[in-house]
Amino acid sequence: MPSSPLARPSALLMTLTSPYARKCRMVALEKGVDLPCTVEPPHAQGSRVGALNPLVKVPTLLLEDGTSVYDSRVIVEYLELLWPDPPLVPREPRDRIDALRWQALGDGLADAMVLLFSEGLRPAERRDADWEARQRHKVRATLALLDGVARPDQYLVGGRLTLADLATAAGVGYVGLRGAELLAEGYPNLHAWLAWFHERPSVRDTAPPRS
Ligand SMILES: N[C@@H](CCC(=O)N[C@@H](CS)C(=O)NCC(=O)O)C(=O)O
Repeated sequence: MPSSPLARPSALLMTLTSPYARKCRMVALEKGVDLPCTVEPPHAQGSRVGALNPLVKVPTLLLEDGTSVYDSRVIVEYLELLWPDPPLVPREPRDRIDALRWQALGDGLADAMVLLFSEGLRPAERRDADWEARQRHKVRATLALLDGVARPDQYLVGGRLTLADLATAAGVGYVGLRGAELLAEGYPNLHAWLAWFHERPSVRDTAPPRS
């Protein structure tokens, strides 16, 4: 049975600080797609996110047929299928796995930072110092790994822009937003790579506001 065509996106529900949403926005911008984006914090009064995504998370992509797509990794895949050029998820198997692994690392870095930030919002007596230390370790280990490979003027996979670079910029950018003191501990190569990569309009124009 032939598969039906994919519905067009109607809105990317997101927040300006979400690293996962930023990754999707960068992908759309790199593809030259004018993806309508709506700031819709998932727990805000009247937010549609919970009705569209039982995980109540952004980004959630609302489609013109009323259905939705999540999470950010699936949204990236969706955008890639709708607008294959330029390809950001390599098709060559080795590069593809590399790029997807970098995405997992960028997202995982953001996950650890989100958890650390949320824990920091709790009253001091309800915070778990060991658990915070574990999240901090994940952040530091990932930044150290990136510092070992990232070089200015160099893309992470296959000598050209891929999802790997965008996911990395999103994850590290979120550490810069919520855990600037961690990013300031060192990582000179990573800082140089970021400075170079931030020259791209898709990266610069999606930088999270300092709120
Ligand atoms: N794995 C998800 C993570 C999404 C996520 O955690 N989003 C955060 C914002 S940065 C959120 O919506 N949090 C609200 C909640 O967890 O209730 C993705 O890649 O899209």
